Amino acid sequence: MREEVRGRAWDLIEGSDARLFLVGTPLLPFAAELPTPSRAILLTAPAPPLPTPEPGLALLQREGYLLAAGPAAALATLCETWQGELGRLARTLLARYERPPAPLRFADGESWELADAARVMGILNVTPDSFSDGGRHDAPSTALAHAENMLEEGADIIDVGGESTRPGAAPVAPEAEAARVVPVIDALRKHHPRCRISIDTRRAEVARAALDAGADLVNDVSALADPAMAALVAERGVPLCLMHMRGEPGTMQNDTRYRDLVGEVLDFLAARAEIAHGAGISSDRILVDPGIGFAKSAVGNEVLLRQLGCFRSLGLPLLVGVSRKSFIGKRTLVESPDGRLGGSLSAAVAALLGGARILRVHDVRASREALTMADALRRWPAPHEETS
Ligand code: HH2
Repeated sequence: MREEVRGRAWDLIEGSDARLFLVGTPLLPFAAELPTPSRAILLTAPAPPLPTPEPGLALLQREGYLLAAGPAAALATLCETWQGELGRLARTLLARYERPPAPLRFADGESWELADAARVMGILNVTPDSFSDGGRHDAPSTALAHAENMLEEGADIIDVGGESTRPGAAPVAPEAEAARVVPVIDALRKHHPRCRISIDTRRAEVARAALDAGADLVNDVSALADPAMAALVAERGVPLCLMHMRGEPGTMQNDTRYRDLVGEVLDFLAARAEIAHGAGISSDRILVDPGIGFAKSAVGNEVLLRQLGCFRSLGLPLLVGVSRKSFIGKRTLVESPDGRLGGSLSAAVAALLGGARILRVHDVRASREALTMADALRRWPAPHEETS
């Protein structure tokens, strides 16, 4: 059974065990009547009897499902009335949604507290063909200078990539990819022993070489497509970013249709996080990323950003990369990726307000300032700050 609610088709599996979703309230037909902030739970068959409504809670019951929305506290009280496995599941998901993710833990024991301040990941593409900065930093000396500049501007981590994954890009042989990134990571580690470095790769062979050279985090845009990746990451004890992508960069934009975009990306990330857990990678070492621009239409990217809050139900920190991407150019009518700063900052702030805790960006100084401001407003009024 399927039901359209404001453009999103929900799968309601009749007769199966209860499934429960937490959704952003703009999806709901009665969103305008709800207090903010609100949450929603969509519960499929077997639906429990309709409870006595809690104040502030909106309930919609149809044959086989129950949709409940309202402030988190009212939903929590509702969940208390549900017995057995259903109640347990509802309470676990609700708690996960409300709780900020645990700090991210690095192999050397340092933790990143992500609840209060978003982190900035500066992009360093050591490639001849990246969509925005291809060919600008492909000599180790210019790459190092660019990384140093980003560190000075406030980057918390430098993401080094040796293969463009822009739409239509051809794959690069792992040896060539490693030959591009290793000298840069080597130099960066030598000159800045304490800086955080991420390796942006889909291949375990490249990740291993990068970790040997001093990288601290693996950013895998294929989310463990290489069967050797999970074991490597587990063995090294480094954090891993799992990103959603469908198909290969060369052809991924040929089909950007989904039956249920948010639901499919959510299910994919949950499944890949399970594989990572199974390989021995603990939750405090996993980041998830909906993969903006990867096998998505321009509107699909906007839908994901608007509904980013749904991904909080995974209970893992969210990393998001919107910087200079083509959906921003389409919306703002700016052809050149370099000219998309305004749209990029706006999308990064929207992502932060939706729950993103690490933003992958080209323009570090401007992003740092925009995110610091947005974080301050998100937390306002801060308990320790004067309001007079
Ligand atoms: N986007 C790109 C590359 N890596 N990693 C994560 N986790 N999330 C992203 O959104 C993401 C990513 C593509 O951007 P860029 O590196 O600037 O371009 P190219 O792939 O052409 O090198």
